[in-house]
Amino acid sequence: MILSIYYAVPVFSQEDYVPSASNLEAREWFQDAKFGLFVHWGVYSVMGGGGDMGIAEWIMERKQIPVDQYEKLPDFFNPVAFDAAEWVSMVKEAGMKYITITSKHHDGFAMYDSKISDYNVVDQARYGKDIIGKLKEECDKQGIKLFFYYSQLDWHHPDYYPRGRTGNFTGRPESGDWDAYIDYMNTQLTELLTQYGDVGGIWFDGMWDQWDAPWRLDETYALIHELQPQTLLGSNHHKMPIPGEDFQMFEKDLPGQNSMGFNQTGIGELPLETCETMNGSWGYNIKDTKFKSTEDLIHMLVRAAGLNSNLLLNTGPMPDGRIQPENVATLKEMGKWMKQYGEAIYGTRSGPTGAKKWGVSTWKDNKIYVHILDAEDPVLYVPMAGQKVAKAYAYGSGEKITFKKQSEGVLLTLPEIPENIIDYIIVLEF
Ligand code: FHN
Repeated sequence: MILSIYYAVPVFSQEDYVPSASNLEAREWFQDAKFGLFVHWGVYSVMGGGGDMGIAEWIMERKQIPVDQYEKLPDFFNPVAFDAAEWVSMVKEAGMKYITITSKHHDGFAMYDSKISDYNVVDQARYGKDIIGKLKEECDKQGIKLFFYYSQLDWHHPDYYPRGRTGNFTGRPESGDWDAYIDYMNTQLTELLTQYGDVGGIWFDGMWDQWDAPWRLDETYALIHELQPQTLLGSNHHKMPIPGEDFQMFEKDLPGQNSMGFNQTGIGELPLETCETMNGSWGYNIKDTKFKSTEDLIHMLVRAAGLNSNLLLNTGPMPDGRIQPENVATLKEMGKWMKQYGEAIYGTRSGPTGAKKWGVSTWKDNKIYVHILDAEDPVLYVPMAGQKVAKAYAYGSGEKITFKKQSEGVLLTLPEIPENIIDYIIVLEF
């Protein structure tokens, strides 16, 4: 049952959006934080991808399951092993600073206690408890920020009409009131921003389903900034940021890259975030065991930092509420690395080298950290952007590194780098 209540706020054109002081502070925090956990969890996890690689949270669309059949899934969703405290401790141990969780994915099912529709985890899942509420409580306890993913695209709501590129096999009537859908979405966002205290951010997805639809973005963005001025608003529309947004995101590619075809866009001025899966799936896929190595994921995190971007690394929890053990193990290893090398990542901004095949550099206070991920030559030129190097040494061991001053930078003579080093870091102090 879907009710319709909508708490309208005055609409200000987002062209004139001036972020609040608390929002600017949150942007700094975000850029310092560098590393977060993305969680794709919903009733689709019960199907584990249905035996096909590459299908998980998209199973409703890809298998053309009509709404009235898909609606049976919540009754199978009973994650009795979900332990919010365990999840958040794992996140902390991984060295992550925030979690972004699907509050509603494209299937339209709310993983929180929504009042406007009973198509939610409390009212319809066998589990019957507020997943988001439990997670938020634990995040607050353990000092982790919680962001909400919210899909603007909806394969379940009858008023998501006219339809876009997807959601056309759901058996919904070929009619609907688009404005009623936008009101519904704004009400759900209001719920998310009033029921759970301070929210780290709203992570939109799905606008790409129909770019030219009348999304009433000014209204939605104004509502979010009004309800929680500090909350960071971003949208995975795969284009340059739209006025009113607070950060820019990239999917499965670092800023500036486009191997997936999603990121046909430039890099704007806002804080950046790249999201990536630990195997090939966002939601839980029982067959997808193509897990990326810890080394590859650390390299991605370091390269992201070198490009001024956060890494939002995804896990798709299992239907019983546990995180896939392979992911737990990798996150533990990443956390161990971050404990040792985090100084060269957290709180840094991109260094003067730009992204190179051999690696990247990061910068904090009077130090430049040169991250050598894939050494090629025994000497390495680092432009110094007007700074004079006083000392050069290997991070950790303190071993002196020989350097020669050049007109605009320094030439480093690299020592023999042992094979098993994930990231050989040279510190340049000035
Ligand atoms: O369709 C979604 C997908 O399921 C997943 O949520 C990713 C995460 O970035 N975003 C969409 C595709 O762009």
